[in-house]
Amino acid sequence: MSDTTTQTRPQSQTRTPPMYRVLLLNDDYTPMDFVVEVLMQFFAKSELEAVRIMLEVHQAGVGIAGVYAYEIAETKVNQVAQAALEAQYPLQCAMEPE
Ligand code: TYC
Repeated sequence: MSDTTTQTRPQSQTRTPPMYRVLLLNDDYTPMDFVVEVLMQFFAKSELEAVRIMLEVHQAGVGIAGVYAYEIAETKVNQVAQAALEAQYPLQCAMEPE
């Protein structure tokens, strides 16, 4: 039998990946109903939670739709951008490190 060694890594490399906030930005033209639908469809929010987040964005200018690992956050941002483009609304979505 050959000798075996145990590979160790610093804890920072073995724990959860960095997380990213997906943000929705307010604008004056996107209908409230559309934002609620986006939150339900792409962020798996209940209608109640979707309305709460939409109103938060509407009042504060920005709000958190969800927090995800990088590639998932990127996918959500792209899905929102595509839906807004197709519906011809100026809804903006962005991501930032937590
Ligand atoms: N301010 C928009 C309106 O009054 C509603 C809205 C909410 C738009 C959230 C974008 O991310 C948004 N119709």
